[in-house]
Amino acid sequence: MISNLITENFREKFLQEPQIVVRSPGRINIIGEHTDYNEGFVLPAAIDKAAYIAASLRDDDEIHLLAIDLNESFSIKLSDMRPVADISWPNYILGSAAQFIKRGVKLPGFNIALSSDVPIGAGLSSSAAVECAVVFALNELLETNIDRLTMVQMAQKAEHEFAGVLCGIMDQFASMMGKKDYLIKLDCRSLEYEYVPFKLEGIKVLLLNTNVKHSLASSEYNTRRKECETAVEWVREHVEGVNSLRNVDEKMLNNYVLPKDKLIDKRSRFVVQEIERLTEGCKDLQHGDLAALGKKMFATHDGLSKMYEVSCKELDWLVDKVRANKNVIGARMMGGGFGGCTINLVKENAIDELVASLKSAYEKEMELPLTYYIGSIENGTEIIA
Ligand code: GAF
Repeated sequence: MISNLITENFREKFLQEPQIVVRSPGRINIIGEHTDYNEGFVLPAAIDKAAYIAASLRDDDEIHLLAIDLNESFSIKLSDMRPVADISWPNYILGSAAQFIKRGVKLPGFNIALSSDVPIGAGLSSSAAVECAVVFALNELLETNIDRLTMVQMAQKAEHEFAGVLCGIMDQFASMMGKKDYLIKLDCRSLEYEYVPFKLEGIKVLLLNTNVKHSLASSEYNTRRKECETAVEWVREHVEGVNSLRNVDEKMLNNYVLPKDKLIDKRSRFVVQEIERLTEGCKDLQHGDLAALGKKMFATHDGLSKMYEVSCKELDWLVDKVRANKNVIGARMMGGGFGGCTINLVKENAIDELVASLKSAYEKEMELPLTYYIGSIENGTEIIA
C-alpha cells in the first residue's frame, strides 16, 4: 500500500510520525481541451492514479522535503522560499505553501514526503495532483478552513507562480473535486459545475501513453494562451462585452480575426468549435449516444492536431490507428499536448487485443515504449491517514 510506504519513508527521514497523509488524484478529460483558460467548459474526472503526501508542521522556519520515488531531498528556509531553478518537483510543493503566506496565514516550517503513481509528462496532471495534495494537507494542519474551490484556485496559482505554466483551472479542479464514477461538467467562467454519471456498460477509458515527454508544453502552452487573447482583443474592438472566446462565434472570427491573421484565426476557431463540441457532447451523453460523442472526440483530435497544433506524430499515429476500429468508440490526444496520452473509449472485451497489436507496431515504428492504463474514475483529494 502506497500510504504505508509513504509513512515508513516519512518516519525514516524525519524521525517522527506524519500528522496527516493525503491522496490527490490525476485526471482524465473526455472532451473540452484548451477551453478552460478561454472561459469555456471542460468535462474531466479524477482517476485512480494519485499523488500521496505525508506531512507535519515544524516548530522552526525550515522546510524539508523528500521525493520518495526519486530518492531526492530538498530543504529551504521559509524566508528564502522562491521558485527553484534546477529541479522541478519542489516547486509544486513550495508554490502551494506560498499561497498560504500570500493569504496572510502565518506558515511555520514543515516536513513533507511525496510519492506518486501519476505518470509524469503523460498529460494526466501529475503536478496538479501534488499541488492539491499540499494545499489540502496544509489547510488541515493549519486549521485555516479554506473551502475546496478556493483551494483549487490556490493550487492553480502555485502552477502559475512556481512552475511558470499559465494553466487554466481544469486540472486542479478535477483533482480536488472529483467524484467516483462521475465526470465534472465545469463552466470555467462561472465555476458552476455539475456531476455527470459516467459508468458505461462494457466500455472502458483506455489511456495510451506515447511516452513522449511534453518538453515543448509549457512555452507553447503560454503562446497558445496569448494567441487566444489576441483574437479576443480584435473582436472586442468591434463587439461590446467580449472578454473571452466564450463570447465569440465563428461569424465574429470571419469578420474580425480571419482578415487580420490566419494563424490567430485557426487557433481561436478551434477553441470556439471545441466549446460548442463539448456542449453537444454532453447532450450525446445524456441521450446515451456514445457513438456521437466518440465522433466528436475524433473531431477534437483533428482540431488539436491541425488547428491548435499541439499534437505530435506519436499522438496522431495512435489516434489514426484506432479510427476505423469498430471497438473504439472515440479517441483523441488529451491534456496540454506535445506528448502524453491519448484517451480512448473502447469496448472492454477488445482492449487486450487492441493494446497488443498497437504496442508492437508503435514500438517498432516510433522506437518508444507504448504503455497503457485503464482510467477508473475515483474521488478527489482526501485524507487517507
Ligand atoms: C493542461 C492545463 F493545465 C489545463 O489547464 C488545460 O488547459 C489543459 O492543458 C488543456 O485542456 O493540462
